[in-house]
Amino acid sequence: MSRILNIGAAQLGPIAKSESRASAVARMVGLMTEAKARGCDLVVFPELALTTFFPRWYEEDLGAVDGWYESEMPNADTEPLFDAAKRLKIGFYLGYAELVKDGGEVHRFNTCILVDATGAIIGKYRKIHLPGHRNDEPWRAFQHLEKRYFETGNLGFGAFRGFGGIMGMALCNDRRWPETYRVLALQGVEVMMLGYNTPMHYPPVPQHDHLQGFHNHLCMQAGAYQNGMWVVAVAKAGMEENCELLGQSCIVAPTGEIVAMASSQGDELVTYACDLDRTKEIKEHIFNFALHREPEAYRLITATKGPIPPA
Ligand code: CDV
Repeated sequence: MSRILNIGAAQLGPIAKSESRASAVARMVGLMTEAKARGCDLVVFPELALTTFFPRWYEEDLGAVDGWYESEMPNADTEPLFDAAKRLKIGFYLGYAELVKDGGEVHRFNTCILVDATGAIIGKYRKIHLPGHRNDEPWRAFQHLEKRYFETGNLGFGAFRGFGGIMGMALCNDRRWPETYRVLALQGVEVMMLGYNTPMHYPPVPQHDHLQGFHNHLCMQAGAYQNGMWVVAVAKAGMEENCELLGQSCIVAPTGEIVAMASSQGDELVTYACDLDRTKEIKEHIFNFALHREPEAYRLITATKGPIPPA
C-alpha cells in the first residue's frame, strides 16, 4: 500500500521592487505548467511570493505599505494562478501579505493559502512566529520589519484534509520552532508546506551568516523526523534589492532525509513522489505519540513564554 503525492517545490528567484504582481504570477504559472508536465499534484511557492520582501524598508505611516498587501484572494492579479490550477488540475500553496478590513479596523497578516485542483481555497494560515523588529533600526544593512507590518496570526496551526492526506502550513521563521511541527503533528499532519525569505546576513548575529544553509536544513530535518511528516520548504532566493536570500529549497522525508533540493538561486522546480504512508514508519513506532508522549511533563511549554530558571 502506498499513497503517492507528487509535490513540486517551486522556488522563485528574486522579485525586484519594480516587478509587477502580474509578472511574478506569470513566472509561477510557468512553474505550475512545468510541474504538471513532470506529474505533480501540488506545487508549493514561497512566502510573500507576489512581491519583493517589502518588510526590508521602514515606513513611518503603516498606510504607506498597504499597496504590498492583497485585500481579496483571488484578485485580478492572482486569478491566473487559480485558472491554471483548474486547467492543469494541480493544487498550490501560496504566500502573500493579507489586508483585512473589519469594520473600522485594519489587520495585516503574513498569510498563506492552500488551493486544491479545482481552484478552491481549502486552507489558510497566518504566520505566528514573526521575526525582526518594530521600529526603524538604521544600523542594519537592511530592515526586517515583520513585527511592524504584520499582526501575530490568529488562525492557529490548522490541519486540512486534501490531496489524499492531512496537510499543514507554516511560514519561514515558524520552521525554526519545534512547537510548529508538534502542534501540526498532533492533528495528524502528514505534509507540512512552508515558504521562506531568509537573508544570508543576519544583522544582530553576523557571526552565524555562514550557517544559514545549515540551520535551514537542521531544523526542518529534525522537525520532519521527530513528527513523522514530509516537509516541503520553498525559498524566494537570490540577490533581491541588495539582500542575498538563501536558496536550498527542499523536500524532506519523514525520516529526516533531504530527498530533493534546488541547486540554483533562481526560479527552479524540484519534485518528489511523496508516499504519505511513509509517515507511519515514524508515527507508529519511534514517535508514536499516543504511546510515548508524557504531556503532564511538558506543561511549561504552554504555561510560560520565556524561561524560568531555578531560584
Ligand atoms: N521571513 C523570515 O521569517 N525570515 C527569518 C529571518 C529574518 C531570520 C527566518 O527565520 O528565516
